Amino acid sequence: MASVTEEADRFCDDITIPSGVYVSTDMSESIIPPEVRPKPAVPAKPPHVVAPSPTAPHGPQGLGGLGGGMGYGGVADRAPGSGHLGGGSTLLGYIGIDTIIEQMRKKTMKAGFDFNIMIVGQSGLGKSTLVNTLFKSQVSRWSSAWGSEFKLPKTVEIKAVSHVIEEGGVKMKLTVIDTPGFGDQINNENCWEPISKYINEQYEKFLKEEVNIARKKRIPDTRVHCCLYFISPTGHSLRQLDIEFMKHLSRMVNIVPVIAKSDTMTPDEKNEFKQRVRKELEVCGIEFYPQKEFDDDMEDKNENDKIREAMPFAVVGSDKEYQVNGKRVLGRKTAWGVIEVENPNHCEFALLRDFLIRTHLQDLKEITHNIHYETYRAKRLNENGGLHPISANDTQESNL
Ligand SMILES: Nc1nc2c(ncn2[C@@H]2O[C@H](COP(=O)(O)OP(=O)(O)OP(=O)(O)O)[C@@H](O)[C@H]2O)c(=O)[nH]1
Ligand SMILES: [Mg+2]
Repeated sequence: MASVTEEADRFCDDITIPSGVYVSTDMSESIIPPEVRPKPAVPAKPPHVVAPSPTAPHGPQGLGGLGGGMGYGGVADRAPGSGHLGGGSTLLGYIGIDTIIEQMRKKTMKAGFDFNIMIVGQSGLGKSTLVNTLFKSQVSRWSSAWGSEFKLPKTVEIKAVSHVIEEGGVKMKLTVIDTPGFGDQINNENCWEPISKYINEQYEKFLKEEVNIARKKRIPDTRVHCCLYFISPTGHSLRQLDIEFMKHLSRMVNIVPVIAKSDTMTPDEKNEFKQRVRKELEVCGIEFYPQKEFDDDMEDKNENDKIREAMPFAVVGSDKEYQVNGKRVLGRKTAWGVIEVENPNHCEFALLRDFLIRTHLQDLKEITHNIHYETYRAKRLNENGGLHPISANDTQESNL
């Protein structure tokens, strides 16, 4: 079970995640003084690398140099250029490439992870309830701090709630950004603007840190990695407002559409509605996450195709706990029983949570950084002549 520390002030933010590993292939470096081989964190490869035949075309200046520095009976202790591979020596000794993953894991574990989810949609669709559901579900069951009688007020401003969750020695600062519902005005034109402004402000903050001459070793990441868009469970079709909103936002953030309050639909209605929504999104050219164009390879594509076919996830939210078969579960109590939020037979909340946290968290962050932020950055630097650092007055603060 994950343990949780509220408000992540103590979250380590001064450790850099290595961005890459450089491996030299320069054969002139073949003679390196022998060094103590670090103990591999993963089991060492058995040294049964094929020994070269004495007639092998390459001499010790070739591949043999790779084994030389690693003290595996290699060529380092022989005179350079002798052209002789002594009995029992292996051309390719253990290098230790397989420890890179372990080295990266250690560094990343120390640095911890940030993950920021934003929740948007029309008023009253259960957005704030889902924020609580996420924190109270197995993501971070952080005790029932709120009494079961607590009534969620209408959200009136954009509000970020963070918790540091620690599990198996890995820390994650999960931030959920709750937003006020929209669409209940007479004129809903451009009602996505406060949301897009907030998203851009986070990109701007990151950019400012990046272009600073003395920049931080690890830039705090408040960028929105994923935007859950709540669709009303009408059973009919998307509203014009949903389409407009997603069209605008999908160019700047990873949109994951979800069907809200899915307990109001029968399984057949739910499946039909999901199909219709997918069709409409396709017809309108709205690319939701995981975007087809960013599938890395066939394996990725096959996996993501299955997810795209299951989307939008039909969720139910609740922060109230009930006793079901001797177990405490999060659910909604109805006259005919309890709808269990985390039971995959009742709704797709658990599917959504696993998709966000267990399978696609890193990818969501990478797409945010490499695609959405990059687009913003390029545009911003172009506007700025590409050279001048951005002044502190360039960003207007959100008026929300
Ligand atoms: N049937 C059902 N009701 C829900 C669900 N989730 C939330 N509700 C109820 O819907 C009402 C509104 O929930 P909120 O979470 O405040 O909705 P919101 O989207 O945050 O609303 P705004 O802050 O006004 O935008 C509350 O009475 C919730 O108990 C759900 O999955 N199913
Ligand atoms: Mg709310």
